[in-house]
Amino acid sequence: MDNQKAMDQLTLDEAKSEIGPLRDQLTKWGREYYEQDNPSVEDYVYDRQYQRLVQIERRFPELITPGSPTQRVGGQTATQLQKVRHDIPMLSMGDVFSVDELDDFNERQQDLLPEHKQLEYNLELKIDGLSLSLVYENGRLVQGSTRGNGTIGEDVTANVMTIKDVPHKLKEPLSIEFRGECYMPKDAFVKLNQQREADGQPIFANPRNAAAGSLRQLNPAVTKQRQLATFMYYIPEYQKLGLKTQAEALDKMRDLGFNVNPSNRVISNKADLAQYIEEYTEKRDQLPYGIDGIVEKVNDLDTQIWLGNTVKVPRWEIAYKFPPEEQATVMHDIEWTVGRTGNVTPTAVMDPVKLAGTTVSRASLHNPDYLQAKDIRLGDTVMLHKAGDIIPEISRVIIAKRPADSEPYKIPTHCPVCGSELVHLDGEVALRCVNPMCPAQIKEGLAHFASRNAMDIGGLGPKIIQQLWDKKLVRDFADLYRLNEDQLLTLDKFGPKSADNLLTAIDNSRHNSVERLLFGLGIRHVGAKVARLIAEHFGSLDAIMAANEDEIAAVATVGPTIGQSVATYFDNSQVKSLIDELKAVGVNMDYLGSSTNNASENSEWNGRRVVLTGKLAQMTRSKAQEWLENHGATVTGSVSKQTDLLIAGEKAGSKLQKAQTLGVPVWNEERFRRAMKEEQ
Ligand code: 1X8
Repeated sequence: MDNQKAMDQLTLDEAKSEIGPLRDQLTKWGREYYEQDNPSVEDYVYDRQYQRLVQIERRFPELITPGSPTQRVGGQTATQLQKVRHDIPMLSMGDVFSVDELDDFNERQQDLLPEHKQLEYNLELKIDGLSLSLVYENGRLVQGSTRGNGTIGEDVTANVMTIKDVPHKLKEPLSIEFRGECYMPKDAFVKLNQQREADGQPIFANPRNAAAGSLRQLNPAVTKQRQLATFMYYIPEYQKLGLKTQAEALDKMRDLGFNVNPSNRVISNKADLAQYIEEYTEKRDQLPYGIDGIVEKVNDLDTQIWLGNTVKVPRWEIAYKFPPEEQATVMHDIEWTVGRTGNVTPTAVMDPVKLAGTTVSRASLHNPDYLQAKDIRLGDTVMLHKAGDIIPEISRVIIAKRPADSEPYKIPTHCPVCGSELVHLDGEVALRCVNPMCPAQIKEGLAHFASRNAMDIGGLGPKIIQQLWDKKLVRDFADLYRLNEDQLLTLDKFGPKSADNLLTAIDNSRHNSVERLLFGLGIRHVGAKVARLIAEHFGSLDAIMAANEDEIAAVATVGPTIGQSVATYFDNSQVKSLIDELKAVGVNMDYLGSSTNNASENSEWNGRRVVLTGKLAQMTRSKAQEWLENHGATVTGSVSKQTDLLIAGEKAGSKLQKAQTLGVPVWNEERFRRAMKEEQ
């Protein structure tokens, strides 16, 4: 498909042999997209091939079949969610892939109007999410639904109720429908996938799939955890509110309490259109949410009605899709890394290429299934893109460039670190090393034990752990508490001062409240919050160890998976003797309550390392810093691997670049203000 013949040279016979596989491929991709929320290719790959099919069918209409993907209006719905009828259909949009095509579209649009006056357009960002309809009665939210096939959607009311920025009650008692986009912010997407990878679950390919999978859920509690957000952009029955333009409609929605994207701009000439496109092509990497293009809408609402719709799409709006940011490179190695939970993950190592502002040479291949599904082989030329604009990912292999002698990649059967046999646990795609004595796991486990939300032993990072391991000074958590100054002085670049600092940090951690220990042990499914709930409920590690899985599961929001995981973990003689040793070296085993329970201790921000850069529009940097510090965050001046978050205002420069290179999450001011509100 990468060497398609120019359309004007295509013969009927060639078209016939090309069109069958093309239809099949698009049908398969369509099913993955619409029914499984799990597309295997990027949108632009789909779009490009879809356009090819459209062109072939246009040139040879005799080849059109009723089953062709071009003959259907949208995806079929395939979930157990209740169905909802959209009285006013939720149409998708046409799209163009260049400014020239956009100019052509606008000229054709002009020609449909009675008088040839320059149209005014409202330009908006095209959010990488899924369409959402919200119905209000007397100002109260009564129904949320997805688009489905445009006429029949899915009822996701209970799920929508859990989205923080969706108002349950409007500022006016209106009975009317609103439409917009539901999306997952980039940072939430990255965290979700990290968690899923650690838990051995399949990851989401991009924020849009993650949003769809999170919204089209039978369990609202899952949706609630997923940090979805919305941008509302359309009022189908605008007449009811006496609105005249799209820009007014957006303002009205803002006033009513909706989240509305702040980037819309009204323009009335080509130069301003080109300028907006250029501006956001550049800014897109810095936005805290994914966008895949620009939506151009005729601003005057009555003119929109006048223009109406074709069978499938409106004539008054069009999407300009950004050109794909992809690069070809050669993958010459696959590295396998063992994580704390024994999860063994492959990483592609490639010749370095520049991609969306950074140099990329590595990309996660997630798990063996992923690797095999894509059939990526050593020596393959691959196309790289950034999922959700952030994470380097291999989109596909250029088969035409595959070396003649290449062979399917052989998945390792043994742990690259300890050599023990790898296994697939029940229902997991992940490959695991289940040897509890595997050095890689133990070292990762030590790093987790020492981490900030666990025992908080400052200065005990991976490099020092590696040395302590190599010198056989530490083999388990308890060994940390037996270290002395003489031993530490044998480490690289360690003087009396650094040795003393580390010993003090270790000593201080003896007095932590027990939830830190419970989290630090690295029990599957036990995050910092769950550890706190369990510790608070039982009061001591002895009581937790004495509890059975049902008793643990009964703690608020904990549930059976965690209950079983905790009970199984402690029902192990090695674990029991580890706990005895920790007791012997003086580690506290009791819940010490909330002695430090001030605003910051409970805050999401507590302990986060934040950097501020660029100009903030609605507050000064020092105000922002004061707020962050009051909520327990540490504000530092430069971006490093330790930075948890960069808040970037206008004209952010090198710090933003660095954050992107290091994979540090980046928020804009708006996202930060939203988080400030959520804290209240
Ligand atoms: C889809 C989207 C629209 C807008 C933003 N993001 C989208 N994904 C917008 O209008 N600002 S409109 C739309 C559609 O399918 N009609």
